[in-house]
Amino acid sequence: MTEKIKQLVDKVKELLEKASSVAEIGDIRVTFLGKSGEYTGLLRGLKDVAPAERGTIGKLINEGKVRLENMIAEKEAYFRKKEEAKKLASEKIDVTLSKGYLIGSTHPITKVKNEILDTFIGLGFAVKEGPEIETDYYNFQTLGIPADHPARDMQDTFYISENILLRTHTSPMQSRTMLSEKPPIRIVVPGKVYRADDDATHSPIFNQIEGLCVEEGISLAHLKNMLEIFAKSTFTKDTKVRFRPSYFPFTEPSVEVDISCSMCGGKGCRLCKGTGWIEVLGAGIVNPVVLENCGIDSKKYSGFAFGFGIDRIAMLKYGIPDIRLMYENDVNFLKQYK
Ligand code: FA5
Repeated sequence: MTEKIKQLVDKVKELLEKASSVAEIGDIRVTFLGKSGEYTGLLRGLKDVAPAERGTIGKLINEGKVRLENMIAEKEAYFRKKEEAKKLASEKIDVTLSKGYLIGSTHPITKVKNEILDTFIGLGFAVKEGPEIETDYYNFQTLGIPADHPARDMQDTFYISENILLRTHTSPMQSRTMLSEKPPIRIVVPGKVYRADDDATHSPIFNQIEGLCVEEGISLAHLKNMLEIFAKSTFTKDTKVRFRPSYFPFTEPSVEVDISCSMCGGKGCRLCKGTGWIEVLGAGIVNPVVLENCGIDSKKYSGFAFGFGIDRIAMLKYGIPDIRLMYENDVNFLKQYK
């Protein structure tokens, strides 16, 4: 038995000398000192040793086991340290190495929105914001669109409950403002709006800017003049504006506003579908009923209102063919607008 103990200890010594990693040392431990390891087998063999020698042999086996454990632990610690040093060296970060900064850019919608707001601020308009989660009352009823009104079909609405919805346009801020402020009123309201729409030119979430001006003696001519200034400063100074009769329950008369095509200058191209004009917004003279509903004397005051899609303006300005590109957050797309 003494000879066997010596043989196994020598064998482990030899294997440890050849080993080169923590994993190999682990294998050696399992092979000799594991539950069914070779050295552990010596202890199991004790039962076959004559009772008189059992104490002495048992002591020798235990001493050998302690020696093996120490040898293995020492070698393991050596390789663990070596491997950690190697790992640290490979993961070292050179903080002095400059890779440059990755600077973000303004989203095209934000860029266009800021430019348009600047134009209207220059014309004396104040910027206001309103809630995106709106009541049926402000989104429809105060604007002359009762529950059974066919105009509700013009906007596919996301309802949260029977009377709460995601606003379908920024127009509720018209009545909210007129109910809380007295004329003269000149505001622009940028913000997100929501409709159950989804194709290359319609997004379920998009951005509008509402404009409202209520003063004495306001007419369609004032509206046209403001929108001409907006079109020329947003596109080019040659941009023309035209009004077409339309219908909105909260304006009377109502107009759809087209601008001359920014791509072909009005000659007719693919973008304007050969017409030379592109529709950008809805507008009109504030319906006197809406003024009265908000406590404003419609005999003394009149106003104009307009609402356009910022996304569509950005598409026209930058030649973006699909509105969805602006909502995908693809860095390669966004980088172009630096
Ligand atoms: C309105 O939303 C009216 N509130 C505008 C208005 C305001 C009229 C004040 C009169 C007085 P309309 O549904 O046409 O109108 O939308 C206005 C603009 O929003 C459109 O001209 C278009 O540019 C944009 N738009 C409409 N639906 C979408 C959509 N799903 N995705 C992107 N842009 C859209």
